[in-house]
Amino acid sequence: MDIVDLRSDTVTLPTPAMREAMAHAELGDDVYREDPTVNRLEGIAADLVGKEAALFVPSGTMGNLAAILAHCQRGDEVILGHLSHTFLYEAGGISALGGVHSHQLYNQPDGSLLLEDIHNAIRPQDIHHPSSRLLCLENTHNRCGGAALSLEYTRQASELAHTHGLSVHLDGARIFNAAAALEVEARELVAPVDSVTFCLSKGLCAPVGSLLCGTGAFIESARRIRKQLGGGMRQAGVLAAAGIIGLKEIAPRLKEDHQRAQFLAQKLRLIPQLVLDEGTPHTNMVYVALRPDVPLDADRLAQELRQHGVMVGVVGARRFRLVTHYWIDDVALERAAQAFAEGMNNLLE
Ligand code: TLP
Repeated sequence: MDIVDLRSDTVTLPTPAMREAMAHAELGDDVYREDPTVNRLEGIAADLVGKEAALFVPSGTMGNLAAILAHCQRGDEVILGHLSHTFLYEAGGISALGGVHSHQLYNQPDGSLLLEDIHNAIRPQDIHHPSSRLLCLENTHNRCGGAALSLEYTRQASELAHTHGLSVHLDGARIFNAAAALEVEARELVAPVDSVTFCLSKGLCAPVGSLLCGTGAFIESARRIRKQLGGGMRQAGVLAAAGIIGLKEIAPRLKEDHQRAQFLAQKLRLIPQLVLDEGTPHTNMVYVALRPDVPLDADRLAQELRQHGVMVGVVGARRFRLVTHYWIDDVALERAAQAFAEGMNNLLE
């Protein structure tokens, strides 16, 4: 049975064009900066987001970590959302490895942090306080329904941070989804921030890798940190070759995934035991929960869906995340919706 895997866009396999490009990539030692394919990818990436330079890193987690360690010294403080990926899902790396203190602000349902909260979180110079050094935003915001932060908001938050001497890092793991949803160029969307990480291995289908982008000096310092973290790769052009295809061929089609998420949401709305998050889907993620009176839990229903060949993300006792991507077509979505309806009936019989 073909599996319909909606757990994440990280499950995407490389396209045939990527496998072909990987097989024939021109290679060298990237620690010596001699891999022409990595150099090309870094050039394309920097250009796409309008920054001076880019660094190829093995993962989004390492991109965010290297960025935060490059912006902050030990004991400095980073302001971020309580639902941000860096706070929730990066194994506490910024404090474990960098001694960076986190100041979590309440994420609004649209993924933003209130400007007033940011303002109040910035600490005055005082020997008792850690130094407020960095603001981190996330776009699209994973745990906030995949919502895209607007350009206007990004500008306002960045201006506020800059006025008080803080830098701004954007976890733009899915920045091309945000750009597609808002119908702006990624480079416009990230123009207000000092650094940005984006991922090749999510909706862009590449097997591995993310890019950290910023000024030339910042990327030089992040390059050293990447080495310290063990992320200096050698013939990484085999991976970069797939990334280049992701940026050129897959990024321009992300809107299709968003349309498919709308289609899936419509289907799920017809199932009486389910309730969809307000406003979902914003991009390629559908967040849906079991209604309070349904005597089931998400794990049990997910197991049942698996019997129907459908895999979904369980993100709470009664809540699911379903992510559309390149390998999910309309037929797969029909199957997923049918599995929900039938699975529910089987369990409630
Ligand atoms: N997100 C994964 C899981 O870790 C939750 C997913 O399935 O969505 N920033 C954001 C906003 C992300 O969503 C992710 C991955 C990362 C960073 C980290 O990327 P990787 O997995 O490459 O380290």
